[in-house]
Amino acid sequence: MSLTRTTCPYCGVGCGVLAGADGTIKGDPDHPANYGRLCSKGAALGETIDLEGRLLHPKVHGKTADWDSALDLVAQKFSAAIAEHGPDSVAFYASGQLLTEDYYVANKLMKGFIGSANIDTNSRLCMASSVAGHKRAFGTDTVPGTYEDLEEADLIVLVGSNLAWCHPVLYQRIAAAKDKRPKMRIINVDPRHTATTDIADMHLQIAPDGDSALFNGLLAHLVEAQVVDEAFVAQHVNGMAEAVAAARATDTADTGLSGQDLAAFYALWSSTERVVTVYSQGVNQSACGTDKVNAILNCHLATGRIGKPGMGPFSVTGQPNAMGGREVGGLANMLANHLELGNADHRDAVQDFWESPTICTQPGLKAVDLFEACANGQIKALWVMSTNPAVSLPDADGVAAAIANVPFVVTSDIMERTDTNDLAHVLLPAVGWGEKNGTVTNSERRVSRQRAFLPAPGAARPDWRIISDVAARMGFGDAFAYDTPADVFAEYVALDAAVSKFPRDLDLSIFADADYAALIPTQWPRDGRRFFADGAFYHPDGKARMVAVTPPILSQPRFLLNTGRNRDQWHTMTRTGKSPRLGPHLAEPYVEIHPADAAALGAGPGALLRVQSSFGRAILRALITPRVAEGHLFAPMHWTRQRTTLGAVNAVTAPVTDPVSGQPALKSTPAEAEIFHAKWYGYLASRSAPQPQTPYSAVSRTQTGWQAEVAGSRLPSDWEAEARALCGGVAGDACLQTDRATGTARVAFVEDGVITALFFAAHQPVVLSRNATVGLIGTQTPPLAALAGHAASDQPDAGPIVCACFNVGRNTLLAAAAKGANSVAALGEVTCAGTNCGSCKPELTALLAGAALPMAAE
Ligand SMILES: Nc1nc2c(c(=O)[nH]1)N[C@H]1C(S)=C(S)[C@@H](COP(=O)(O)OP(=O)(O)OC[C@H]3O[C@@H](n4cnc5c(=O)[nH]c(N)nc54)[C@H](O)[C@@H]3O)O[C@H]1N2
Ligand SMILES: Nc1nc2c(c(=O)[nH]1)N[C@H]1C(S)=C(S)[C@@H](COP(=O)(O)OP(=O)(O)OC[C@H]3O[C@@H](n4cnc5c(=O)[nH]c(N)nc54)[C@H](O)[C@@H]3O)O[C@H]1N2
Ligand code: SF4
Ligand SMILES: [Mo]
Repeated sequence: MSLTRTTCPYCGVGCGVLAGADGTIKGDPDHPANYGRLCSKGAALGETIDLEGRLLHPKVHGKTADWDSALDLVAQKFSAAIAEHGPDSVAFYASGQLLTEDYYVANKLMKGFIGSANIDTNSRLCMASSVAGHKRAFGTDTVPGTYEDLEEADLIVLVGSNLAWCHPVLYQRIAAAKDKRPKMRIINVDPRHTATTDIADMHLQIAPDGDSALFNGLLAHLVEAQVVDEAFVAQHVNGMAEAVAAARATDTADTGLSGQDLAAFYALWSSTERVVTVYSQGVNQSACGTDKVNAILNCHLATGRIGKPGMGPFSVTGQPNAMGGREVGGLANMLANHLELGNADHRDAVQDFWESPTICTQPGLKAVDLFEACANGQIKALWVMSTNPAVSLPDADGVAAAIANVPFVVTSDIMERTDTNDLAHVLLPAVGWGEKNGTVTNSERRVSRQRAFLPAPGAARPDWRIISDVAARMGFGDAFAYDTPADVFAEYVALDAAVSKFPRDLDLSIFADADYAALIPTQWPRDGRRFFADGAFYHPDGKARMVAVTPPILSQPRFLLNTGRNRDQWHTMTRTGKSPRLGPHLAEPYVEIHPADAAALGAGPGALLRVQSSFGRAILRALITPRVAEGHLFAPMHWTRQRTTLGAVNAVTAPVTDPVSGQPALKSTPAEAEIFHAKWYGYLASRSAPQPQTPYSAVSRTQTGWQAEVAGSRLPSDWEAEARALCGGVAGDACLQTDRATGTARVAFVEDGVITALFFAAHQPVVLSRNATVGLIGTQTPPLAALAGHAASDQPDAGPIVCACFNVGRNTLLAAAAKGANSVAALGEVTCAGTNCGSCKPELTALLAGAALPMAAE
């Protein structure tokens, strides 16, 4: 089987993958991001490339249509809206998961041909505060770090980053470097204890949004301790005095940390020259995210610890092409190629190069405002590409209503059913990962190729082509006459050359003569060239700026809802949700709550909580754990209305944004929580897809089909009928056991002697081994034995899955540990756990330490 060299479509680490049409997936040993490693999501890519659920043909008003009529309609509706209401009456909402070529074409159409800057992207929810902070400090949106810096650092400070789960291969590289060089120190700044905390020498369990106070405190200390690089600052940095004055005025009690912890942090940071500060959504997704970014950058600028090996600030990007999107200028307040929308010379140069009839002069609507404009009727035609805003934006129910209010909505997606697609008038089928060609840029500015190794399914087309086809139908055919993504890339590189007279960091000259087909992963401006090592920044005077940061005044609501990610799922699960091996690790929407808070609410293990704000509500399984502080809740963002009844947490989050970047504060919504008293709780495993309508439900894939957690407010009169309906109308004979005294009901469905579905219900959350139950589907186990709810005697119950690659459960691991496998390596030898992608190693460590594993109800 010949393998194609391509790049993982998930996180911003940008790992090289060798992939085959038969589903073979291997880490690319030659890719400088991963040198052969992959995490659990990358390793399971082969399970996500089937065509189940794919959108294979255009759809217009719910009916299959041919491309010509769909594209004609899109072009006509956009043109009509522009003619009647002006260019700002239309909008694109794009994504850091588009390839650079797709993104470039979308941006060109909106800004140069439609003449509006109403193109914003999900990067507004992700990287906008970093972009704004970089521009304030450096004059450009430059990420100066490289992955090697992480290995060469003596101190790594991870601020608001769950690297172990969200950038697993970078985490593994750091873990390996620390193994080799045990004197390397790691500090984790996060209001909760995460899988990442387990590798840290110091966990600063900071008050939410206490980061500005922390780094202001550090800056004041650096001055006090005379660690400031006076010469560097004098020559290359402005704004030091104001920044230090603001830092000195800061009350570090707002960090929520003890004086001892603060002193230890300051001492380590100031005494370690080689320090990298990695930051992610705990910094960006905040009402003061841009200030947090600058508070961090201030400390690196004051000490000159930037742009040199093993040191510097490092904002790690989330999506595979978050960085590429920034490069092509795909945000509403950017132009193209790191040029400024507000600069008339820049605009003229781009318009000349594009030979375009117009160019936008004003910034467009930022994501949250864009959907507000949908709600209030300003937007008449909206095109959503490669993102699922009805789930991923704050106030998601409000956003869904806003989308429903737009007279004409188009989506381009690879899947047919998503919460956003369900609101669209036209669905355009895009080719997905494995079928498409183009480039992505990772967190360290390395451009890699995605290459197709599968044919385009059905009528699906590449995004750049879909956009170009609509552009042509709007009358702009000449400017969008691309035949291949290589044509688009060549134009993008040529634009860069055409505007090279403007001082910018972006420099794509290394790609000028590149052989697109054979392009190897390449960093811009040139491999090995470091930004800022020479003290040259991009403000007009060539200097950097320190920004005076005043930390916010923090309030203490009853609960503060924090949100984020799980190890084995990607965003709204349209792809990872297909993988049986990724399903079982944290299989339902949950909310972490401190034991004291759970006790105060009267919530025991497996209880359901209704979490609500003034925007909306969610019903989530309580995961009672001291990993979150008292008064805090944490819920993952992954569950949608497709897979749950009320598991989408963004129904609760507030559309509050950072005033500089427009990025929503997705990490801290004041919320209420109370027990959701269900009349009954159920669990089912089934061959066919479950279709629960109950107030609580969560559906996921398993090795043998599907499973669902359910809970109802009314006791059904006919358990067999209820179970049959919940199990997706499963056929076959039913074997029913009920017990009125305990309120339990158990149903097994059997066809031709084979178990097709099992259903268990009780007055209390159902206690039984999910993994063992799933294993009974498709077997000839006698129904009564299956209903006993225990693992078959020849198959010991593995317990909840910890290692997704080898399907190793907690019970298996505990048994191995009891027999003497008392290190992660030994567990690996005995059970194989952790020996493939290694993503579960932090959990293996926690398990050996006897700590509670972060598992939902079992
Ligand atoms: N498995 C997986 N990996 C992913 C993704 C995925 O969906 N699944 N998505 C990718 C994308 S697009 C992104 S953007 C990245 C995100 O990667 P991360 O930013 O690492 O992930 P999150 O879980 O969103 O948030 C990180 C942490 O911020 C903490 N936090 C909350 N509030 C604060 C605060 O005020 N201060 C500090 N210091 N910390 C705080 C949270 O408790 C959380 O642990 O992950 C990427 N990688
Ligand atoms: N509460 C809360 N909310 C959050 C966050 C958080 O931490 N907390 N994080 C935010 C962040 S950082 C991000 S990045 C967003 C992510 O949120 P989204 O971007 O909304 O989530 P995805 O599920 O990645 O959506 C991608 C969509 O594109 C489709 N798709 C996949 N490949 C292709 C392709 O090649 N072409 C096309 N046209 N479509 C494709 C997928 O099927 C899917 O529907 O969520 C944000 N929302
Ligand atoms: S760390 Fe995992 S998700 Fe991220 S690029 Fe690498 S394999 Fe893909
Ligand atoms: Mo993101």
